This record gives sequence, C-alpha cells and structure tokens, in this order.
Amino acid sequence: MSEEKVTTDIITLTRHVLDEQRKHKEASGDLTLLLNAVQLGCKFVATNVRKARLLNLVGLAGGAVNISGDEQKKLDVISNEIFINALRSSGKVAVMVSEEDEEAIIVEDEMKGNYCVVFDPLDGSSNIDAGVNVGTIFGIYRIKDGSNGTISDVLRPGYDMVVAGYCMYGSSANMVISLGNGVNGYTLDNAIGEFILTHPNIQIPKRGKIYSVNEGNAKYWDEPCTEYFQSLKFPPDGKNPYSARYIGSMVADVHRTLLYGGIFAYPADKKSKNGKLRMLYECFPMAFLTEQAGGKAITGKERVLDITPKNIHDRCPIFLGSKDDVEDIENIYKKHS
Ligand code: AHM
Ligand code: MG
Repeated sequence: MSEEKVTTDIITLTRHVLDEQRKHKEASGDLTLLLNAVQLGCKFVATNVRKARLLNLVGLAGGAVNISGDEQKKLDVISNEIFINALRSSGKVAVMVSEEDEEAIIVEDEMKGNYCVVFDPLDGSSNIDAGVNVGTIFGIYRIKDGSNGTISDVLRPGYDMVVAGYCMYGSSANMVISLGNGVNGYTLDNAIGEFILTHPNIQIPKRGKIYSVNEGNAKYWDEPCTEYFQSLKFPPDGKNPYSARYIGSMVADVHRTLLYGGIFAYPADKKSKNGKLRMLYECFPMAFLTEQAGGKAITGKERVLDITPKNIHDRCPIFLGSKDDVEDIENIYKKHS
C-alpha cells in the first residue's frame, strides 16, 4: 500500500511575512505581530460566517443603522468587535477606522502602537442570507513621524499604505495581501489553523474578457461610462463581446478580477456622485492590490491611490483591473473631457 505523501515544509502567511521582514534589517517585528492580529480576526470571522445559520446570527442587530445608513446585520457587529479587539490587544495600533463606526477609534496610550488600520470588517454583508461570498478588506498605514496617532494619520493618499489586503469567506477562507512588493494569496487550512501560500505572486492578465458592474445603474451613468460598457457588449471590428459577471460583493468581484483579468467598476452616476464604495477601506486597499498585481485602478479621471480623503468615510468612483481594460475607459474619459 502506497503511503500518502505529506508536505512538511509549508509556507504560512506568518513565515512569508517574517521572511520579508528579515530582508529589512531595521524591521522590528511589529508588523508581523500586527498581521497576526489581522489573521486572528479573519479566522474568527471565517468561523462565524460559516456557523452563521446554525448560530442564528443571520438577522438584524436590534435595528442598528451604520454611518452609511445601512442596516447592520448581527454578523457585521460581531465581525467589527472581533477586529477591534484583536487589533487593539496587539499593542501595535494607534488608530482604527472601521466602516461600522462613525468616528475613528484612537487607541489608549497604554496599548498604543505605530500603525493605523482601516477596515471593512464584513463587506458585502447584504449577501449573507443568500450564502454569497463576503470578505474583510483592510489597509495599514504607519503613523507619521512624531504623531501620537490622530485622524490625520489616516487622511492620507492610498499610496502611503504599507499593507493592503482582503480575506474572502467562501468555500474556504482566502487571504490576499500585499506588503508593497507584489501580491500573494493564502488559503486557510482549517485543520492547522494557518493561512498557507497557495497563490504566489498573483499577476493580473494584461487584458481580460470579463466586465463587472451593476448595470441596473446604467440609466444614471455619464456618457463616457455608457460608451465604454456599450463598446464591450457591441465591440467594433467583429471582436467577441465581453462576458458580464457581477456578484455584488466587492471582495468576490475583485478576487475574480485579480485572477482572471478584466474590469470591475463602481462608477459615479447621477444618483451617487462619488460612486458607492468607500475610499479608505474599500477602494484604496483594492487599488493597491490591483496595482501591485500589475493592473490599474482609476476613478475615471485620476489614479485612485493619488487621492487624499477629507473624511474617513469618503467615497470615490472606481474602475480597476487589467491594465489595457482600465486604459480603455481612461481614454474614453480623456476624449470626453
Ligand atoms: P457594504 O459595505 O454595505 O457591504 O457595501 C459594499 C458592497 C460591495 O461589496 C459591492 O461591490 C457593492 O456594495 C455592491 O453595491 P450594489 O448593490 O449597489 O451594486
Ligand atoms: Mg463595505
């Protein structure tokens, strides 16, 4: 009988981060510890998402409404608490911004560290009842030199982030993360409780065949947007039209875009002048990952990561994905300007 071959030298997310940190002699290990807290949060949320039905967590949390006017689900509330507790207790965080909290959370001096974490603890939560993939999105800034941790440490352009990532809770939990030198994907091995490197060096194809946008908003789109999506459905020169895929859960739509290529968009329109998605903890991390994977992310007119938010819950339009696809819409905006 042949013996099962066991891989004994696995690369976990922590090992990978430690390897990266070792390359920077000045690295203190703080970021590694902070990322351990992020991992703990993601594992904990993954477990709760999976158990949601059994634990009867699906349903509204006492009619609470978050800053964006959405009804909070119990899982949103729980996921938010999980992340706040994990991050605060790491001792490495000075400022936290969560989609679920109106104000930034300034960590008390005794527990304060040198990093700021912006996050959406459970993005796409309106999809949970239908069993659709949801996820946590996060971005990390280092506090400015001499700062004790204030809101100005997060009201900075996206290119200042030192880490960006998301964890998608689907059939398995997938963590996709960039420390500013490429993008790697890890899958949670539930048996050993570790994220294992499964998608090293993710690169977005230069051009894709899929577009992903809420076409129900087409009535409100501006001219460049309308022209662009029309050109994908009725391409000139006898080319094949693009396929449409829209899950309505940003983490899942971006995950597919990173792996297969194409374009994901949440444009500005007549109803939502700045689009729907939040700059700090939705657009910036996803734009960061997309660029690190060789793609592009723009608002239509400018690079997403160049914008400086004025308020922590600001929104911006976004088109992200394969370089050639994003440049097509960029050129249409230029033509119309
Ligand atoms: P949420 O943060 O309230 O969950 O909303 C964000 C979600 C994204 O995951 C997704 O891309 C978008 O909303 C879908 O919006 P729409 O239903 O308008 O297409
Ligand atoms: Mg969200």
